[in-house]
Amino acid sequence: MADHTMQQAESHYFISNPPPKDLKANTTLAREFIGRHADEGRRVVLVTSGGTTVPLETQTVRYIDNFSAGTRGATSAEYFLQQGYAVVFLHRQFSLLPFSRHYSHNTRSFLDYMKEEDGRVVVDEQHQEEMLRVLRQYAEVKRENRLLILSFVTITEYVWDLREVAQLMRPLGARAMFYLAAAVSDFFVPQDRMVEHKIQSTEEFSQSAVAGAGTKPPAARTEGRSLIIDLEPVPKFLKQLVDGWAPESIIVSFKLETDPSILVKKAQYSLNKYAHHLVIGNLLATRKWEVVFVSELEGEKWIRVPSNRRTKSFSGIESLVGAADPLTKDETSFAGSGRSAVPQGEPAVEIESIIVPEIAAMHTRLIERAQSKSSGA
Ligand code: 9Z3
Repeated sequence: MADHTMQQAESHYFISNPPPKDLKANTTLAREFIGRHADEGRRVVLVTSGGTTVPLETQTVRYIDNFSAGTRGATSAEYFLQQGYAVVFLHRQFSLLPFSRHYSHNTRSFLDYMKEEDGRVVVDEQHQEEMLRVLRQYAEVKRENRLLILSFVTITEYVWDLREVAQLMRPLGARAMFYLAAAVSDFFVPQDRMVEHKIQSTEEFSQSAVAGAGTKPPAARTEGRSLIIDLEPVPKFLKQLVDGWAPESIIVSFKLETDPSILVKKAQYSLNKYAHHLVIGNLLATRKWEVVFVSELEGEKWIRVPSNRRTKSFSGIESLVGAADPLTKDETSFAGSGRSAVPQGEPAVEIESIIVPEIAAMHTRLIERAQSKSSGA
């Protein structure tokens, strides 16, 4: 698509899909937060996290969702904070949050970490050390006011929030980074093709979806006894982000695939198409074990959780670890496990603890490059 067509698609999107109710409140908070950290000379990263929904009705009963729990985003946010960044954490409401993620969405209730002692609630002995570590980090971040938490639910809320925050981050220049880990819907129901009320499953009650001349039928409707959903593509906002909303900032996007044979190609395609800084490719099944960095600066580079620190329990995904990367197939096999075994559960090391410092170092190089450009060196 030519640039002007892309811009038209963008403005059409913002005209026909109105802003969320809390956009103003989010913007006010973000303006104050970003302004303060800009004044203090700090780097600011916008971390997006969790999945966007696609509502089928204006008064939404049904919607399309995706799998993302927000682990990548919430975990990465903690490591960015450790690196000294101020973090705007734009996440799907009720998905994982930095710090509290350690005690939520777990197989166990947070109450299992507690016990009663002399009529008071205390943390169980076996969790003291770990919880103290998390609590100290959390308290420090709060004291320094370095974490702003914003939320979205739908794809449209996400896109409005992203544009708004991006424009606020513009004055930061190369000190601003976008780390786009949210699982963003590619297809949606535009507002002007959305029905107001709950779609009826009983034929007698379903509204006739016959369109007038020249108008499209509702995107989601019943035809006979079937539900028909006819989605439209979401405009590629990454292009607008790179070229228009925050052109000097550093942009890291994620590419998710399930087929190992196309992962690297798709990541390279995305990098070429949008001409931003880094695409991190990951496969659904192995995303906690390995990712591939594709960048103009460094080409293709795999990052893996060190194999000697991988979990000891295996199930069925290991055959996929390394499957997208023919050059290093051998080094990826788990010692003694054979390639048919697969890592299961959680790796002993969070891969984000490797990903984020790498990106912070890359960010330093890009800031230096931007400075030497602007000083004419
Ligand atoms: C990712 O690829 C993330 O790493 C995951 C994280 C969503 C896989 P979890 O939340 O999962 O830890 O369970 N995010 C990007 C997905 C995406 O929608 N990318 C767009 C695309 O592929 C480009 S921005 O087109």
